[in-house]
This record gives sequence, C-alpha cells and structure tokens, in this order.
Amino acid sequence: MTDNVGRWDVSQGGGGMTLTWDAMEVFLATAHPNYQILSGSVVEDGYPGKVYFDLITIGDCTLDGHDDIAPADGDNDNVPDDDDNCPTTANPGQQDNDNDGTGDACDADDDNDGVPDTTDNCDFNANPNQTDSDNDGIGDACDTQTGPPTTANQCKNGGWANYNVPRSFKNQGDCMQFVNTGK
Ligand SMILES: [Ca+2]
Ligand SMILES: [Ca+2]
Ligand SMILES: [Ca+2]
Ligand SMILES: [Ca+2]
Repeated sequence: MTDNVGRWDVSQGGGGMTLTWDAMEVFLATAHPNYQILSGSVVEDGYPGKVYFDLITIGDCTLDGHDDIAPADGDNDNVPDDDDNCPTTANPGQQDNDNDGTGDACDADDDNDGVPDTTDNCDFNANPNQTDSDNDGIGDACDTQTGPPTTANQCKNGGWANYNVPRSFKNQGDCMQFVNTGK
C-alpha cells in the first residue's frame, strides 16, 4: 500500500537541513528505515529555519501529521478498519453483493431479501418468496435448470413459464402435454 502524504516537517530532524532531495532521503531513511521512498519533491514553505517536504509517497505506511501511524487493520486483510466493510472478518476483495455497506463475508443476508443466507435458496439473488418450482432446493431466481414439471398443477397459474428443462413450454397446455406424455 502506498499513501500520499501532504506535508512532512523535516525541521524535527535537527533543523537547518540541506534542502535537497538526497538529504531528504537520508533523513527519512534514518528516521524510518522500513519505509521505501517512491517519489517526492521539495518545497520551501517560507518559514525561516523550517523546510517542508510536499507530496511524498512512501511505501507501506501512512504518515499522519508529524508521526507515522499505520492504519488499524483488525483482521489483517490489508483493508484499514475505517474502510473495511467487514472489519473483523478478513475479506480483501470487499465483495458486497447487495451494496448495503456490509461485505458478503459478514453479511447475514447477502441479497437483502429478508431471508437469511443460512436458509435462502438463492442467497445472492433477492427472492423473498423463495419460489422453487422444481423443488430441487435452488430457487427459480438463480436456478439455471428448472424442471421437468411432474404434475399438472405445476403448469397452472403461469407455472409453465418457470420451466426450461427438458425444454421451454409455449403455454399451459404444452406443459400439461409434457406432464401427461413425456413429450
Ligand atoms: Ca481489515
Ligand atoms: Ca452486503
Ligand atoms: Ca437473503
Ligand atoms: Ca429449483
């Protein structure tokens, strides 16, 4: 991770430093040997005896004011707690199917349909009615293969349209014909 740092007061390095990029590198490398300086530039802020260093990019740290503070990351997934949609569950990808701000890894209802993931027959497709026309445990909303119908009732009330296995049906009669004849 890299973080852009707006200002870094180098007067604390002993004051009166030579105002060169090389000197800045030496100062930062001494004060923070674990940090890799990726790029930067020197600016003069106009205060006598003080020099500020603008727009430093430093690897693997955040510099906050005059202190280096690594952001808290309770689950060690490299997403700081403040930005993490599951701060106590490692989820580096931060996937959030329903965009409710709670990551899939810690969201008990990933599609916000009111049916908890533990019982939802389509936990990434909102289907509060849980309709499962072919009773295979996969809801119609996410079932790529629904069928075949086995009873006439399954064809009625528009049910025929739910099926695509072994084929789609043109209408209720077509569906009932399949139930009765297998064709
Ligand atoms: Ca984290
Ligand atoms: Ca979510
Ligand atoms: Ca759900
Ligand atoms: Ca199904």
